[in-house]
Amino acid sequence: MTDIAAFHTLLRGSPRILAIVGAGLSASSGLPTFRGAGGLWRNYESTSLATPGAFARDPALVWLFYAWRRHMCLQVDPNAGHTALAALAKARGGDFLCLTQNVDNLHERAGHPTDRLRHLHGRLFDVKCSRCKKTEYNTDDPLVPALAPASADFADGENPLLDPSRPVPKIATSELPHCSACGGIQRPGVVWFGENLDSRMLREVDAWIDAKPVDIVLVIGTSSVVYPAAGYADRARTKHTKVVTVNLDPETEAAEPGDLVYVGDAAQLLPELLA
Ligand code: BJW
Ligand code: ZN
Repeated sequence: MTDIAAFHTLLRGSPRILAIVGAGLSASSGLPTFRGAGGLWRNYESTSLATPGAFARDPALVWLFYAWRRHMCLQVDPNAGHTALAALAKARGGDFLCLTQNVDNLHERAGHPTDRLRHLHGRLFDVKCSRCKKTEYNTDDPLVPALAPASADFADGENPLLDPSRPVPKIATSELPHCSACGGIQRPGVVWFGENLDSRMLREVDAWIDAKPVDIVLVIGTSSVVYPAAGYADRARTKHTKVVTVNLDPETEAAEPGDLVYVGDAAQLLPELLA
């Protein structure tokens, strides 16, 4: 692992910084990651539920998964890593941009200026009509009465919804959230596999990257296997940009030879690195 002083030297001489953030940053706050040990919900791989096909087949199951994640998100707090990034964003202003793959709202709740933040994969509390695309921000918990099983708190943490040996609560499609404008079924306002990211957002990000040289790309708590998010570090390595990875896993595929690599909990390392 590179020593922290090396990063402080780099940081002092680096005006423009791009951060790419993944689920590992919110892991210390108590939110699960997608891959590895934390990536199972009941006996489903989280990534298998994050698809348009899963929603088409079983919207109630997918809604219960997202309702549980909304509830979890509302129970936890941003950690010192979110706060350190928010402070960097305030200090650097227009010379800093954070691209988060996380759909939680922990960056914002840590005070991250929203104009220095892009949610590449959407937002957990956006609820979008599948038919007319009308999107509303809604933090109701439960979102509709039928999703209450995902919002129940149990003293011992043993929510039966999370026990794969128990049946999934039966919910009729008519009881799921529906659009107030057109009556279509609503879905979480997130980006699933095979779906396009917001093209205007991607153009704005490219314009920011192309406007002036980026000195550092910080790759924080992500496995870097999902594109186009993973491509930003790939592109940076072809230029004179230093790529710095912060990851709990010493063998992470996110790091490449030549990167500065910091191994550990992002919630602990970021405050030290960005001090
Ligand atoms: C810690 C830690 C601690 C743990 N501290 N670290 C080019 C090549 C190949 C394929 C493609 C390509 N371009 C597009 C594709 C297809 C696809 C893709 O990338 N597939 C790959 C998997 C192969 N991409 C898409 O479909 C995207 N759409 C698109 O590109 O449209 C155009 C197109 C379509 C089809 C073909 C070609 C072009 C959309 C991607 C949407 C991803 N959606 C999800 C769900 C979002 C909603 C939700 O949250 O439910 O996004 S999937 C999931 O993965 C989620 C995450 O944001 C994303 C990334 O995961 P992340 O954050 O990296 O989490 P983990 O769990 O993987 O890693 C956690 C890391 O943290 C680990 O490294 C730990 O070690 C570390 N860690 N604790 C520090 N305390
Ligand atoms: Zn609608």
